[in-house]
Amino acid sequence: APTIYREQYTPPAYFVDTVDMGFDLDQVTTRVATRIKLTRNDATDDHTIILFGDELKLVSLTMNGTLLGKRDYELVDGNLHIPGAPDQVTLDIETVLAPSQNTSLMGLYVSSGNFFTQCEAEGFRKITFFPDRPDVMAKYTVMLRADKAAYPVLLSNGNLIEEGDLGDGRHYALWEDPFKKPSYLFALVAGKLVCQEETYRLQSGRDVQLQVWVEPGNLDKTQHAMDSLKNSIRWDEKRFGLELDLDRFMIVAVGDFNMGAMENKGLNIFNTKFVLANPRIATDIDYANIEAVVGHEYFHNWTGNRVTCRDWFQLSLKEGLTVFRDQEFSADLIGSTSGRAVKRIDDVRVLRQNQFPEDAGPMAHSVRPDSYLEINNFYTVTIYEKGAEVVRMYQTLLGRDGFRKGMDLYFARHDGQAVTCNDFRAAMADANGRDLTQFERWYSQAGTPAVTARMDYDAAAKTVTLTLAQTCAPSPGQEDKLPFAIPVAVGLLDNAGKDMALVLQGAPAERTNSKRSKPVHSLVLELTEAEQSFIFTGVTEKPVPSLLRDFSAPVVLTFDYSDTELAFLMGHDSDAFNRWEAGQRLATRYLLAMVGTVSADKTADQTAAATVDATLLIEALRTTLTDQSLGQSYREVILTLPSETMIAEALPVIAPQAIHGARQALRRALAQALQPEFIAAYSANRIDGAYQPDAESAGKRALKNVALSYLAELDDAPVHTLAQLQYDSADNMTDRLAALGALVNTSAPGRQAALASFYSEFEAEPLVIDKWFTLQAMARSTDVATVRELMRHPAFTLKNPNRARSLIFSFCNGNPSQFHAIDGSGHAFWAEQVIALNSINPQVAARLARSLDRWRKYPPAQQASMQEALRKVADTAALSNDVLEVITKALT
Ligand code: DPP
Ligand code: ZN
Repeated sequence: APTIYREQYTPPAYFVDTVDMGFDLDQVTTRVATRIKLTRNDATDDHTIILFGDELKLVSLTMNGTLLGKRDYELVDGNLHIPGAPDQVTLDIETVLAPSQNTSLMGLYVSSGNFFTQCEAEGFRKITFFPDRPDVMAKYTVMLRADKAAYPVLLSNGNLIEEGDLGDGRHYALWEDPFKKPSYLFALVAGKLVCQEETYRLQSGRDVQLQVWVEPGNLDKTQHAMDSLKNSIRWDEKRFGLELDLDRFMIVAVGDFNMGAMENKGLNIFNTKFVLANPRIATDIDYANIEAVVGHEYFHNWTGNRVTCRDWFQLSLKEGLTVFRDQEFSADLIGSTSGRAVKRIDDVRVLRQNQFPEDAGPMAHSVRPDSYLEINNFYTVTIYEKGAEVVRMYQTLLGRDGFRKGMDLYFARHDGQAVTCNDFRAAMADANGRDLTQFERWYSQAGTPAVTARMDYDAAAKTVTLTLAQTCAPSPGQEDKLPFAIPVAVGLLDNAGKDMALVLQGAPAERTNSKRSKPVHSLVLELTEAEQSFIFTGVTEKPVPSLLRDFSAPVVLTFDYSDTELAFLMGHDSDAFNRWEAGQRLATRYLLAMVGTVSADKTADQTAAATVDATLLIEALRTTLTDQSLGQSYREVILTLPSETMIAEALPVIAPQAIHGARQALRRALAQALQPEFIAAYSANRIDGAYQPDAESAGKRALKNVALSYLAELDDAPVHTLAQLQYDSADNMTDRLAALGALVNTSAPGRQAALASFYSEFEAEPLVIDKWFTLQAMARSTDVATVRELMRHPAFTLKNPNRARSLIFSFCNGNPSQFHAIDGSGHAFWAEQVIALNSINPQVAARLARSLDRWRKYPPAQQASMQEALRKVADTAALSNDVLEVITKALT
């Protein structure tokens, strides 16, 4: 298949007014009859109707009542081209599908005996021939027919118009979606499902019907999703003035799903992982993720569905914006300042851990890519998470009110349309009278900008000069980059650790301190040139700068802090994000030094700790751990060291075993030094009484369990007992899993028994069995041989994406020192699994194929086994476009 280029976009020759579909659902052979009414787009001269198809079997095609034969159309790469068509066309298309054979989980497929669809991005063309592109929006009517006993529930988008029996045990349901939509938002569900249902009153007084559909037996796990949905509806009304436009809103859970969830109009389909929860099976993190994903899909109803994308290069228009919205939603629900900071820190961690490496690797692409071979490969952390940071920067630059004005204008202009990232930027600019021309570079240029800061203090003049310089390394196809427009939020701390009042030379009075207004303690500097200086006046002592507060831009900022200054910021910065950041900087510094000593003499990791004096960090962490004025969840994130991946990214050459050794050594050093404080924190944060998922209770559990995990580094009898006790007595999955993790990563005598009992207790809960596989995949002692053994477990299958991810992905992406074993066995294993998945589910295979993206950063011996593995995949016959694109780019 050919590469698709953004520049080659052309409007469709035909628009679709209405789509009427009839499904005769059957697992072996499903018949689909589709009637499409098209009108020619008279802005073009084109009279060729293009209907996309993907491995489709055409039964018949009729145009304006005349049956078309092979001479009337062309088949080009599986697509139908009908040349010389009139201006008004009615097409009748009949196709047959084999849902039970569909392991790609795109189009119409079967999961646990029920029917589901997934159409984004290009799955609708696996159901019928259609102008399957997001700028073709139409009204849909859908008739579903199926055996009544096997498929008592029949759902599609919009409103249920009619239902009834057909005789011979079959029944039907007729659905109508009142809103125009692109085909990627089409959905149907049929099967044995039950729902939790509630009537909810909107702010306007209108009542809507909310439903969460699950398999029978799971109704005790729907309450949190329902609560999250109601919270989402309320939040979008309040924060953005956006109301639910339907009378009925459905969420359906499915166990086999490629993604997290899908925002089909009125009929959101979710991976069970992001719906099902109760204290017995779900952790605090699961609860938070469910809330975020329910919010995310709900928010798409406006940002994605009402206003959609012109083409898939604009994907971040809806995804970046909607991730930003779900991040703000979660933060607003937490409410407390330190809770908000923890949410921000979590989001930035995801960005740094996953997106920064992507942006520096062979698959680097801009937020609005220029080309792709397979669009499924571009549902990336760059489109989503960096895209969200780009949207956040509008808010940082324009303020919350300015951002809201921009959103209002965006909807006023584009409701019902398929638009571009430029349209969004124009709405933000026009609503605020701002020139955001340069801001477009965030969409067009890939790569993470590097910002270097320098501070000069002039005691005589009482001025601070802050000089900011930016560069951005080349990306594939982009050698030279132009300067970005970077909002850099800054503060200056005096010797007592207090924020100084900021007076910026040359700034308009309202943006800085004047006699009448309140002192300003944080300012957003706008760095637009390669290098720029900002002068603060009236500075009476040499300050310590707090830079890029709240992570005001997705960049890597360096400043030559001394260790003492970092410890000082850890103790005093009023910006909670930067307080955490200072700790991470300090820890990274020690870790990098330790990695150096480990790899130099290749001795046991224990020696690494001895060679680096981490007293400053240890004492700063002691202060944090025991500071009762700080929220528990905030203390937990401060105590968590940068991940092995983060350390790897900070090194010129990645040495996975040395990194692992260094991090473990520092963890042990912390455990030894802070043992009494960890024990105290553990006891102080036990909760009596029933499990509650709220942020404060979750924070207590998080702090208690991070204390347990540090204590487990001591691997002594007392901590074995403590972990075993917590495992045996826990009344919730958060504490259960934390205890099991502590046991499994020590030599505790009960660890095998605990793993076995966990399995038998939760055998009937697939999501918990996923956790069981993940925990083992990521255990320190798990090597390739162990993973192969786990693959032979009867509960393992590559066909279920969650299960494949829980074991294979967790090992390849989450256990770097074992995956990158010196003998190359991990790399050979990876190649086998990518190849196996390629023939089952190309989308999932292509995700796994990304695990060797960074192969060029490893030492020669490891590069060799990685290259060999990559070539082995590349040489595989019948490689999907998905995998082909990833592997080709990795090897280029
Ligand atoms: N799973 C994707 C999302 O909701 C599809 N749009 O972001
Ligand atoms: Zn989304």
